Amino acid sequence: MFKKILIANRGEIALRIIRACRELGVPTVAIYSEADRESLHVRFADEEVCIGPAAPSQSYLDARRIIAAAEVTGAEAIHPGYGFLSENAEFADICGACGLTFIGPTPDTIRRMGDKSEARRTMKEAGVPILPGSDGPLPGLREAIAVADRIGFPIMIKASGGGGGRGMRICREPGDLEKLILAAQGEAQAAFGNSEIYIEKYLDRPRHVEFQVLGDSRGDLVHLGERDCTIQRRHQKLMEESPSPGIDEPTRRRMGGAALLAADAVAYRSAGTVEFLVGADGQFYFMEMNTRIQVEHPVTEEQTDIDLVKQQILIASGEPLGFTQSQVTFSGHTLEARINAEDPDHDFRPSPGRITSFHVPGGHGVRVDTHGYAQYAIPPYYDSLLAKLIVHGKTRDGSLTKMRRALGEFIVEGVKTTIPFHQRLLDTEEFRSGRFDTTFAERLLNSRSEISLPVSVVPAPHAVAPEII
Ligand code: MV4
Repeated sequence: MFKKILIANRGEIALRIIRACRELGVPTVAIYSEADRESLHVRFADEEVCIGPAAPSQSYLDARRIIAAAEVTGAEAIHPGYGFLSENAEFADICGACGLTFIGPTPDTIRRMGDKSEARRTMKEAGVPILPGSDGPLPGLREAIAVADRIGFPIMIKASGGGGGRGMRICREPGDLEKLILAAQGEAQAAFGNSEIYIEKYLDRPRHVEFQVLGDSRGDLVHLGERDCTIQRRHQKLMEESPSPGIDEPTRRRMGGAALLAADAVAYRSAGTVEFLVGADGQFYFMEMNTRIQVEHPVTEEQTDIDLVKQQILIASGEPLGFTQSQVTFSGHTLEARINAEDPDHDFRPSPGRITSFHVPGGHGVRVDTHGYAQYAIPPYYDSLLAKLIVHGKTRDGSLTKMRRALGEFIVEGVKTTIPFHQRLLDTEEFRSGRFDTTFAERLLNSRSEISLPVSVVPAPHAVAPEII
């Protein structure tokens, strides 16, 4: 096992990684920016190194400063968390060149899955279902017209360097194709330094269902079931759950098999996620593969009782998976609500600042992953995720009840949060019945009436902070 691990991240995920290290008996090094001096990850790590100013480009994204911090502290491995450098193949390469273990997949896997057009081609060759579209990147307009003629409209134009919803265009008719391709290419060049684009048939109102996989350095692979992440706003996930209420058991089995095929095609090592689009007819298609630990990983941990971050560390240190696919079991139902420091009444605008009161819910089946505390000042420079409220029940109805109860206990004062959004979501018939698609959260936010609120549902009272004398 590693003698010391450096955590190249901040916020709740840095705390989550420190917890896994502590249980494994591995000492930790926190890195932090000048804006994060008062952060809990700095307090909870065994050692800490200030690596620069608040701007991510001069701290959490600066590979040279991070490698220097690892060298001066004698860390042997780096856990990148999510975001920042977690899917940066060059950073993974640099770690290797400096004799440090990057806790994640190989640089080659990161690179191959980071190129979304190559990922699509790789999955097609492996026999993973994909939507009709181009084979690899499109060299020019002529080829784009030929593909569009073959598959028919509407189509989606996507950037090879994009992902997560960035650099996409829907094209509904041939007359718009040229202008939309040029716009997509220009935007992709500016955003990713790569103008390459590809085309897929557009799937209207899909669900987003992703499978967690784990692979070790011997080449053994398991999947740990799915997470339904259909409740999103502008490509930001808000609520996740497992099992997905949108797929039946045969589909679940076929998707699990496809996820393993996808992971095997790139000899996947570490924790990864295979994302699928699911149509109203139950057909599913590969969308992207994420080569990092994800924000929503606790959903899978609650379902399977497997500690994903510990598994990442054990796998990176050369340990084989200690179990096979048939030993993976799933229990009950898990819901996760992302509590962001954002104002849902004002377009989810970030709401940084000092938290004046903070009380987290508890009780049976309730987990809160957060770096928040009373008097903590949320800096304005980073992601606004403040907490993840995860509830586990025997059934979906059981976790819906528990989630409503727990949200009612959550007190955050001094900043706005997404808690009211979640309370509203939980009161809709669409969410409660499990019949929703990727347009639902935005339609809910744009409507005051058209989406039904069941009269039978008694809203939970909202907790009020006690006066502190
Ligand atoms: C699509 C699609 C429909 N058809 N591709 C959005 C994120 C990125 N990973 C791919 N995305 C989509 N790709 C085809 N061919 C619809 C989306 C999409 C979406 C997907 C998952 C969850 C929410 C979404 C919201 C809008 C669009």
